[in-house]
Amino acid sequence: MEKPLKPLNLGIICHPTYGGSGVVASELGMALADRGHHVHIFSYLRPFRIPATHLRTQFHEVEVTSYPLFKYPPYTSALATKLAAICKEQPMDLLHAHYAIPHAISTYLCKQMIGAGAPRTVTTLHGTDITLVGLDKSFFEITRFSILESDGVTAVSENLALETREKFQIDCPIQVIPNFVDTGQFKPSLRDAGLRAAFAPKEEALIGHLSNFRAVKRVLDVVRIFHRVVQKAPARLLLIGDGPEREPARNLVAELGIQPKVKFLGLHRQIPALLAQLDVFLLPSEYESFGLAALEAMACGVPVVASRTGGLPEVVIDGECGFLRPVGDLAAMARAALDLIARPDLRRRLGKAARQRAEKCFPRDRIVEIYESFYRKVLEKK
Ligand code: GMT
Repeated sequence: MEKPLKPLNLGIICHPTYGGSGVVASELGMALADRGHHVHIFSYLRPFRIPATHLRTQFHEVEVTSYPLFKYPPYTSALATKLAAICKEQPMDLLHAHYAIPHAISTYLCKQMIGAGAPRTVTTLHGTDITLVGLDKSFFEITRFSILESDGVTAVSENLALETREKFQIDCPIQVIPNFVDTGQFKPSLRDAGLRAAFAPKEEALIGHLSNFRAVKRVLDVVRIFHRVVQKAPARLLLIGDGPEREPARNLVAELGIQPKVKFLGLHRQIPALLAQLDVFLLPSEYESFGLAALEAMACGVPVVASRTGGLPEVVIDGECGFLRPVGDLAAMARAALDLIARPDLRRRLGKAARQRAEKCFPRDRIVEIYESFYRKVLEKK
């Protein structure tokens, strides 16, 4: 009989605020803890996706002492110090950094501080840590170094793995482990006529977008696409999330005179229930390494209209679960959305296929198992 595998002592390090990498790290941490592993979460704030009621995960707040000398409080050092302190108290098998900057260098420093018996380190690349922030000359060399020094590296899509190899001239193995969705939580059955009526009358289509409103998301394109749509068909737009582009988006909505048709919901906890009310999900980003929000909409049975960029074609199959159009092609994206609005049969068919794809290719439990075997492989490495 095979011996049961020993539960692992794991440290997960992530950004706690709204953004895909924090969501993936949090959901992964909770799922691993529910599978019996001892999971420690490290961040400067409790990640919003991990409720305090989730007792199986242990949260360690990283505090950075402020001092007048520090214009920029040294979070990277504070994180490394916290990691080493906890590892000394409760030896850890592995530290998993989500989003390379600055987490991967802190796990490296922790390993150096502990020396013999130090935990192994895994870095998961999420997107802008490679395609945007990591390329900045103030971060490039240290990002490359911290990736090369990780005991294991994963990327959330084939596209991101390729971008990493090309942009950082790295030839270490990068295992692609796609993001996942909890299809028991994000599901079409959350569609509810009463809730939907709060956002749009029955005869009007409900279009939605969810992001952290960074420039890379092209939220202004969302507004412009909707403006084209609403000239041809009755519709409403729900904008979920918050970030630097919120005010410019508000101004554009006012300039185009479509305020009565657009609702800014801001940061929200009930994401599955909101997504399930939509008829079309818009994600016209400049780049997405994966597009977790699109996957969450798909799991709710909502077809996606998105840019053909980065890892999005690995998630949304064009013509099967939605439509992919060139970045910035507002006319084509508006046409695709209008097509879905005008043809309920097409919308239903693509929505159903989207749900099936989320269940078949990105189910939480299977992807979490892939992470588990990856950890064991890294731990076995000499
Ligand atoms: O979109 C962002 O800038 C946030 C970023 C994050 O790390 O929070 O999102 C990235 O990671 C997500 C989870 O892996 C991916 O689904 C997003 O596509 C990716 N964003 C970009 O590549 C722009």
